[in-house]
Amino acid sequence: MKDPSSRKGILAVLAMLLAGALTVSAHVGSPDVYCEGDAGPYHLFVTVRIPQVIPGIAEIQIRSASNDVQRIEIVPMRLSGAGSNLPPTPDVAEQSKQDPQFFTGSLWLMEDGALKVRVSVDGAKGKGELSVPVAAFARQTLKMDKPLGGLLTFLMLFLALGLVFIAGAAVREGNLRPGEAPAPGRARRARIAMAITAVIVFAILYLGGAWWNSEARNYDREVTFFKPPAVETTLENGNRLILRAKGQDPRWSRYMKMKEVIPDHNHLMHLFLLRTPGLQEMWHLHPDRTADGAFAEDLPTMPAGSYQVFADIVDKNGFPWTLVGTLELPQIQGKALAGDDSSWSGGAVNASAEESTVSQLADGGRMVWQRPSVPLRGNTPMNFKFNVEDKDGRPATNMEPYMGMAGHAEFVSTDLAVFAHVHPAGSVSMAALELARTAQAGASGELQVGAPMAMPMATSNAPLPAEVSFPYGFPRPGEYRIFVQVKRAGQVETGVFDAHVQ
Ligand SMILES: [Cu+2]
Repeated sequence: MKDPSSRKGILAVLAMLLAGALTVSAHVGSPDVYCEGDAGPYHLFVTVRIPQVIPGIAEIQIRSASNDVQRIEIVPMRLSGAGSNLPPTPDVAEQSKQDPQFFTGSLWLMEDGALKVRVSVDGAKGKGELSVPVAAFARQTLKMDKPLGGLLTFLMLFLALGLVFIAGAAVREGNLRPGEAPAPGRARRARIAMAITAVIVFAILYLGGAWWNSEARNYDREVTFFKPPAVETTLENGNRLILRAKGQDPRWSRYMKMKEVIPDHNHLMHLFLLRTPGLQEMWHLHPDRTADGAFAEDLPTMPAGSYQVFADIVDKNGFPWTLVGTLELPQIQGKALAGDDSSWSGGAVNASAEESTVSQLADGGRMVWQRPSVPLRGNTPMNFKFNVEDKDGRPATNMEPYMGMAGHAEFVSTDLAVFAHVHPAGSVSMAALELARTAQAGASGELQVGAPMAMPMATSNAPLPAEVSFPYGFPRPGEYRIFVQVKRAGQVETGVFDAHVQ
């Protein structure tokens, strides 16, 4: 995978080399992948930093919970379908000298779409494997530095003119003896040769430019294709909300068939309605698919106002999409919340809430964030740990799985440019994790295959621990609100925390 042999690859490498400072464009969701899970007997925390451009280099960081890991190999593959069982030669992740439980590596991601990074571990307890789903997509076209562009233009002209003069000199003086003067006829032939060479050089430059521009246009379309699709909403019969997805690129709607959307933790769509501004109310609903490729939800009772819409779906290849839109609602008289639907209402975001660590729960209990004592930083992998207490301050004893998991967390930046729906297994979609796991189980023969943490555990009757944790990292500095949802005694409880990230 280290050989960027495709033209696109070379272009991308050039674009990267030529780029100045990398800037992250505003983006809904956060592209980097945080995943916690078991590779056989080894518990790992894996971070995959997605490159700005595809093909591009993803940076992989792996922390092992135990100190018995000797070697880790990493390789990118397609998440499902052809290629998901035919890995290229893996790379060996480098073990840190100071911190032997920490491994790093770089991988070329050659294509966009639903990929996975297969992590193969070897150590004192034998072998193990973990597949981390990765949604790879290009986020921008990197611009060339002005001074560098000037230098390259100068060099190009120098080479082009040089070629013309070399052709002339070769015809005029190529087979003269030292000291001999060229005949007048030769000078004329030399000028003809220079004219022909100039035409050829110009044609090469022109065709090269056309090729470059067409590659750049295709690339721009890829960037647009992967931008968050818009959600168009209409309200029918007072409280029936119809949602339709519209891609930023016309090809998106041809690619994305709503009838092929796959369920992600029990639902085809997870719809979040956030009251704006202030994020002082939140609904987490699960619309049904309609026959004509839309989604519909009978809204519960909701106050009139402006809402931000984030709607998570997963396509047939395991690629997660977040539809984004805004919504103006009149006062809604609706049904009561039922099933997995939940809501929260409370205070507006308090940007100065540096110490937002305790959230009162609706049932009288509270949720406590084991917030690190150091300031929160963007782009830093963290484990967000929350304790659930009953109304007497003791650890909650009646925790249940909510949609198959110990908890669900939504990280939203107050400018609404970041939205991530995270689980105890990380920022990957559970549907993608399931696809990665089945492909892995089919491929790995006698290897010890570990199920990623927090796969559906609804079958177990034992109460869950009173602590939930989420591996994640804020993608950039800013103000964030974190919604943490757990289930106690049949009731969904939502803890809310504000975070200032530096
Ligand atoms: Cu969830």
